[in-house]
Amino acid sequence: ANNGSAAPGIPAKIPAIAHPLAEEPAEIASNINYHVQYSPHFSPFKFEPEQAYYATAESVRDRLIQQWNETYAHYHKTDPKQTYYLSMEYLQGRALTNAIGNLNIQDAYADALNKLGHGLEEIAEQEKDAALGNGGLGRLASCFLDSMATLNLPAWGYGLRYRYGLFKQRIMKEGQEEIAEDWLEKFSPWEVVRHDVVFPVRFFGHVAVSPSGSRKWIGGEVMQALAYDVPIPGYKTKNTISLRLWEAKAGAKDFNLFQFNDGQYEAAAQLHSRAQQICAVLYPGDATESGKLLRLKQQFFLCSASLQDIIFRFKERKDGGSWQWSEFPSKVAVQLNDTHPTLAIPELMRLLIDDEGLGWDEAWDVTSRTIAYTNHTVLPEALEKWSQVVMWKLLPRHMEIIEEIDKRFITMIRSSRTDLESKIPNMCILDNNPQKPVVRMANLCVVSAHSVNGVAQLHSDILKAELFADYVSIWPTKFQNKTNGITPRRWLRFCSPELSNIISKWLKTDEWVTNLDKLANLRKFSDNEEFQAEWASAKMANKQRLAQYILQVTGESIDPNSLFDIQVKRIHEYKRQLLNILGAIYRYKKLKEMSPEERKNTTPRTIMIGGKAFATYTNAKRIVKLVNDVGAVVNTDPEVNEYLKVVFVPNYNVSVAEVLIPGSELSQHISTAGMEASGTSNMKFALNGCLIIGTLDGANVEIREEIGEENFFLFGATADEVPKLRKKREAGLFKPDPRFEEAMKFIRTGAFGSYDYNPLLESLEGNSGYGRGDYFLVGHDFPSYMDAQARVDEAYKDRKRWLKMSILSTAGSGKFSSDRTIAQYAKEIWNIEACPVP
Ligand code: T68
Repeated sequence: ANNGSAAPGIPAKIPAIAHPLAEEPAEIASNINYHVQYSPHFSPFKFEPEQAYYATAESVRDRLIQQWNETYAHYHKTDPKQTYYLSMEYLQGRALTNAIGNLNIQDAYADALNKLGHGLEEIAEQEKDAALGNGGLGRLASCFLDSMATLNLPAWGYGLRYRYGLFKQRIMKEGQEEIAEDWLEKFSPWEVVRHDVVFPVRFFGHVAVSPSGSRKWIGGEVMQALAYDVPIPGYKTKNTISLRLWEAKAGAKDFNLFQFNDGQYEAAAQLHSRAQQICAVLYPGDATESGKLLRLKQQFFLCSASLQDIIFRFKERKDGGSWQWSEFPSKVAVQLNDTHPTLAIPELMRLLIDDEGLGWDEAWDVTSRTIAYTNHTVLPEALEKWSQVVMWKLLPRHMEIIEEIDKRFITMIRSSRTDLESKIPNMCILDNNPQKPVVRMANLCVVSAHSVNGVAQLHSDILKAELFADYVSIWPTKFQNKTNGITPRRWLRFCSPELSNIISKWLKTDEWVTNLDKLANLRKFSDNEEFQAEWASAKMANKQRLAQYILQVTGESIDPNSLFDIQVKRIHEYKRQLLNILGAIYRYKKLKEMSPEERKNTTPRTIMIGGKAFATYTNAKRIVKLVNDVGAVVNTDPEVNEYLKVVFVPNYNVSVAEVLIPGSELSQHISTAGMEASGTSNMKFALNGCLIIGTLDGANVEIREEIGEENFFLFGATADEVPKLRKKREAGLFKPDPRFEEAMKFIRTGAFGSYDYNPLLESLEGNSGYGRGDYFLVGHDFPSYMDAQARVDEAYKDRKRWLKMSILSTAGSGKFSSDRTIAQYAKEIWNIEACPVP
């Protein structure tokens, strides 16, 4: 047998292949070796970390496939109601550590790799992040999949297999540069192509009417949707579910051999290249006009392929016998992750009416009982509206259906809710403004779905009181809250083994990993000196690892004894990274003015800011540039260096977060109140014993309730004050704080270089106007932000107090497990139950 004598570089010969579910490290090593030799992607004589990663991943995949087959065989046999999560985005990050951890085989794999001359951690770092999403919305979808699998829920995720996911960010002299990231460049060991799962998806064409009056969508171009399945293992359970990603393809019959032979190579393969475009790139969140048609095609492609698959499975489970369509909603729940997959509504109607022969009322009943919608934003510019002209061209039959839905909705109001007549122009689906007629996707969702939910209590309250207020009296029970959550596996158990082990040791159980409320039992140790000391040493180890990482990616050395203060998220004016950096600038200026003696009394800080700016969002890019410029000056100023560093962390993504969050002590969640629907990194930081400085926005409100207001550094206007403050400012009644003016002036002196920051600074000045008037209230909140920062500095000086607050942050984070969120969706929206594989 393989005796483990393989040196890195040359794998041992393997006379016998161990069973793929081997437990012993020697047998696992044999399986890894098997893949080196018999699943060749590289020369079998190479066994460097990269080859070791792929072979290890394939050996883990064997186990996942085994569990996965058992899971779906079990679901097929028991035929439970299933949930289908439709999302244009998933931010899966790396899979290896997560899979090995969920399968609970980390020790055996670490041993096996040691025998082969490699370390598990070093191997895991070879993996590229699967970054098929922009930010919070995509990461939420991935956390949900982990929880659905862990809770043994019969569920599927559906998405698109983008070739280029989120861009890679490089920081150059001029600021951010975007680079295409090809995560499939070599191949992904975590996907299985399903050549047996293919569905046609049509675009364009026209509606044909038969003599009997039935309608059918024909013509146009038809592409094939091909399934790639990614196995999603639950934590310490057999249940392994599927993330099904669609890829667009054209067939051999679409290849014009005649044209090709005639030398017209491009024309010959026109549909092939059009198909390739569909899944070529992930769309950035705040997209511009250009390429809107392609985005719409992507959305429809996801919806159509997924629904055909869902219907196929529904029929298949009836053994080809007879099914009642009225039973469909008791077998199928479809959750729309924002409005991006809204076309599932008219597409399901079309499939039921045109293909299955149902009448309108029956199809409508089935559709609305099946579909539920989650809203993730109240920002008007982020509410999707599609041009009616474009929609008629691309999806003519769907537009007929949407018109009919709208017509019936308006008729209902006119006949039974005359009190709402005047609201019809706001509530209806089609906005027929002759300048630019559009379809309002959120309205289509609210009218059609049986459930509409927000993602934190405050956000859901705002939906009911403002955005969707007019609908509430028609359907008082339709609107719900489902406060977001995060998976405690990736975001504590695996990213911080040090802290996890201490928690399990003191709780005398690791039950908290699947029952996060158990963390509350840490409260009783929050004053215990021995516990505090262990806690501090785990945090210190994580800070050192983070410092190592920062050194490696930026060349900047940071002091692990300083307060690690982090803000990482997409760069957006409403998230107010500008407030953070203005605060840092003010701090720098004050430090410069102090005597060396005075400086010694301050709390040393390392401020880290990271995040990507959408490529054409100019102000966001200016913010990235400013942070980098401030860092360049502050970090090379020997006078203040011991007391302040400002570091921009490049290319923030899921695996960078896994290093930053465990090493954080203070994190900033400082959006203008009412604008951040929930936020989810706030939950990850708190879970890792990091204190929060924040506004009363999104899930901050609930986090503060759970961990105690004395453990939260609160500042800023509240959501209900914001509109009044904007009005006041418009009336010229705002007087900026001198500290704010000082910071602004300091930038204007050219202290941070010659780049033109005026457009950015002007956005914070004046009383109104586009790009002026400080819409996000940075100036208003600045003084209370600085006061809160002063409280942070004081608190940090008292080690015992800080440690206690840190412990209480973790102890109070139980509510924010995505297991809790998903259990609530399952019970209160989907009506599905656990179906554990025996
Ligand atoms: C985020 N939304 C919310 N959108 O901003 C955040 N948008 O408060 C919340 O915690 C999170 O969703 C989860 O609920 C997004 O991330 C997008 O990324 C996006 C993408 C495409 C189009 C519009």
